[in-house]
Amino acid sequence: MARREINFDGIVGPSHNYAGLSPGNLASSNNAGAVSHPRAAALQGIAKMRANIALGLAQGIFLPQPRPDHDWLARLSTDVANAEPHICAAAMSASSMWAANAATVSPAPDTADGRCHLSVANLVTMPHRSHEWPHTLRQLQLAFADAGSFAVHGLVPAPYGDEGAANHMRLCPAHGEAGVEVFVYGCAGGGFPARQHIEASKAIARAHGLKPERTLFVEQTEEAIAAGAFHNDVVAVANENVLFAHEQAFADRDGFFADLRALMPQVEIVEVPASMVPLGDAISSYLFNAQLVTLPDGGGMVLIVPGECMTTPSVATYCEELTASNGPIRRVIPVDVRESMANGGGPACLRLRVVADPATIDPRFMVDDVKLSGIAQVIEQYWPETIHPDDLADPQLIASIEQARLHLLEHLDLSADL
Ligand code: SUG
Repeated sequence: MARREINFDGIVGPSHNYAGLSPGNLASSNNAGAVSHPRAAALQGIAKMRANIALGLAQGIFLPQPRPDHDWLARLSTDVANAEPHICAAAMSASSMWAANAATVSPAPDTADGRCHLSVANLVTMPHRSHEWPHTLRQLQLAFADAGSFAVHGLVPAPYGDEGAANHMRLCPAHGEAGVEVFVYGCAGGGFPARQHIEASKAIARAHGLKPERTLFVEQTEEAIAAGAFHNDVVAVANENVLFAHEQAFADRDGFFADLRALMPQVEIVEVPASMVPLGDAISSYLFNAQLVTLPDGGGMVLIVPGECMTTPSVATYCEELTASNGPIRRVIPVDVRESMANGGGPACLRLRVVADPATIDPRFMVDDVKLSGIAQVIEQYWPETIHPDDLADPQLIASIEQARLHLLEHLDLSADL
């Protein structure tokens, strides 16, 4: 059984736009009303995946969801032509691109029945994301249909907010070995809502059959939420035995680190002090919304960061020192995902990590370089070049968005299933 980490990236959907729908997510609020570039956005995502494949990493995809979401509008007893602008924008959002919010994943070595467990996230806190889960669940059920290897769970009931893997970290000696799972939850911060509730995290840990003594529930600081860290993955990321986190990420930092060290003595905590990178710079650059990955064949760990890190002086200096030190993170690689970044989604938001044997996954959800070239051609041909949020109800735009998605499904032989 060749288990390895696979990154499933959400392909940026053709309706990608800046409607300012996520209070507490500063990029989303600051860019409200701007013109988006769906084609460029999706191609940036493809380029990131291709670069990761070139590094020797395994890559999967999730497909854009149908937008507008007619079913959701119907449940609100309206339709695109009649919905108020904020409802129309919510029905049109391409937010399912941020696959880190699709589900929480517990790999097989951590669970009671030895299967990899996935729980779809309810995303109830933000209206535009609250209707993602039915289609996400459908894709999870297709991709991970092998019941001997996977268990796919439904959602935790409202009002308990669950935003998936963005608030979940796993520390382990190596991906295929048993780990410690860390669920980070919030209370509130600076008038912004906490999007991950402890009740939801605990329900998922129970559903996945995790060992209570190897599961930690850790509170995020209010100051991080207030400063714009609406998910833990904006201030921390973990990979194998390494935790990379900002000094102000966790409410009881000392207690958490002590618990972690007791459970996993080989853990290496790389903590970034506020004196080197102020919280505001960490959040605007998305330093921690990075993909911390282990290269194959003993290549060590690299940190794949948004290009914005290189233009934020404190962060650029920190990254230089990080790689010059003898620490576990050997290289920092910038990638351009600026269209997603302008809505508060960095490289790590765009992917869901699953540790599994790729042979157990529906091959239509796995990609290589050649397959990504084909997907890029569909995007180049059919994705809109620009969208202004005032035009979201335009019937012609809507027709082109719906057609674009259908072309991609057909290209990937998924039309009959999604
Ligand atoms: O949920 N942005 C997303 C960004 C999600 C980032 N994910 C992680 N950190 N894992 C959100 O806030 C903005 C959409 C808009 O404003 O139109 C948005 O939904």
